[in-house]
Amino acid sequence: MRHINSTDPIAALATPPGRSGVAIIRISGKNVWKKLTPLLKYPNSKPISPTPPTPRVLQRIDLIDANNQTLDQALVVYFKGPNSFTGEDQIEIQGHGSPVVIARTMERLSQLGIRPADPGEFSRRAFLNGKTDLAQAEALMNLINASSLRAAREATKQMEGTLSQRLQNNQALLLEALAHLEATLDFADEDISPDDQLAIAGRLTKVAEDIGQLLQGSTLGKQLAHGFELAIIGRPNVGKSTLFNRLSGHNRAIVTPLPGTTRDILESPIEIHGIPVQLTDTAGLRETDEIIEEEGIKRAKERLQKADAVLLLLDISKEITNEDQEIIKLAPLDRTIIVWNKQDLTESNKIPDTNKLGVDQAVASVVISCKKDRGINQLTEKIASFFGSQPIDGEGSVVMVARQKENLQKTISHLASAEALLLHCENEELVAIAIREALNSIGELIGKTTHDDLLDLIFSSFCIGK
Ligand SMILES: Nc1nc2c(ncn2[C@@H]2O[C@H](COP(=O)(O)OP(=O)(O)O)[C@@H](O)[C@H]2O)c(=O)[nH]1
Ligand SMILES: [Mg+2]
Repeated sequence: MRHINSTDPIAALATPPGRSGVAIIRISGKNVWKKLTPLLKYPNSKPISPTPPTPRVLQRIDLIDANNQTLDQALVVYFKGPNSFTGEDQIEIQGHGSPVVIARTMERLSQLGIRPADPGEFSRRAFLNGKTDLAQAEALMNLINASSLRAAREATKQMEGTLSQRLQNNQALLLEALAHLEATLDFADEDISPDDQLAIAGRLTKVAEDIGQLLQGSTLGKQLAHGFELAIIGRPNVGKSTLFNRLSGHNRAIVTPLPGTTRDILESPIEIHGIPVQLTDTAGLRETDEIIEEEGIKRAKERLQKADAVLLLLDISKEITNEDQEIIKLAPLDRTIIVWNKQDLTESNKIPDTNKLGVDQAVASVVISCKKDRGINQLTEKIASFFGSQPIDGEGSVVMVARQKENLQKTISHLASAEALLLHCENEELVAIAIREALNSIGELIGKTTHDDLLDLIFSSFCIGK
């Protein structure tokens, strides 16, 4: 960031660069309307007043260059701070998406003292002006980057402040604990009473539990942000690559009747019923002396272990082979769907008895034919319900950003030291320091300091003479 906490007027193209029907240029800064007026002209030549127009009303205005030549016909809207995204006066110009005109307009804005914004500078201003907290700002980034409906929904909830609220509740509990402690510190010669100790420890535990839950949910957050890993495994030639191509919607993996065709791991991000999935095709698992295939098989086995779910492919038209049996032994059955492929080669539509495979009946199985495109919907529904039923820790409080996760871990470790110090009746000052550290790391998550809050709470809710 080149311009730290500056408040000078900034402008940026808010729509993607390139040709488009409409392009939006966003401008923010104090009294920015006046600065902008030399760029604007009403179509009927009526002069533009340097006094800002009525906020939130679209006006048909021409954009003109330094020689009074029309650059574009645009719609212009004014937002009066603090009632804007950044909290400053803001203007949006809806012009046409011509890269040449956009470049000229930005150039003209620069001449008028409105510089190009740094990346994220609008959001940063929104945060600094208290329009949004850090968790909400990060949620906005998650929404923009969301690659699936579910990730987008989660991000939208966080923008409404669900996660922030939950963090604030925890902050409040820690402040209460600290207030208790501060009161006992005033009587340094006395030991902390068992009642006080209990009250403080109770609050610390409650916060640690809640933060622990948020931390658990961060696995789901990572999956929402980057996709659930779904690996297709099976012996050679059962149709893994064919299924991979079918589900990813393009012909990426090479399919041949020759066993051992796929060697490398192929990945494709796909969306199944609104859920982001990283689909992987793997080398068929079998004994081989071939060095490249052997490496492929090693990688396939690694993938199998780390995948969030596994599609284990079997050929329904053939007897179960020893290779199939070996793969079943390797598969993580609590997250495996057994997929019987090549149904078109048999008369039957029945799902073979999974008991015969030594597999629990509860393991989901489905019959498909990649060739005839049968059963694919049932399969995607099974995948979606498997991922969809993953525990979700309250919508809107799934931590999706690595920084947030690290912060939660930090908070937990400060809380653990505070609890340990408290229970071993160590110096209360040290307990207070650990609680403050925990408070700070939660504060960093929402981007608020706690110092003033703490003083307020101590003096408002506590009688010092106690
Ligand atoms: N009859 C039939 N053949 C299939 C089906 N799915 C795949 N195949 C064929 O099986 C052979 C092996 O397919 P491939 O996807 O390369 O299998 P992989 O080795 O498991 O990746 C190819 O000849 C495919 O055309 C199916 O549903 N029915
Ligand atoms: Mg293959």
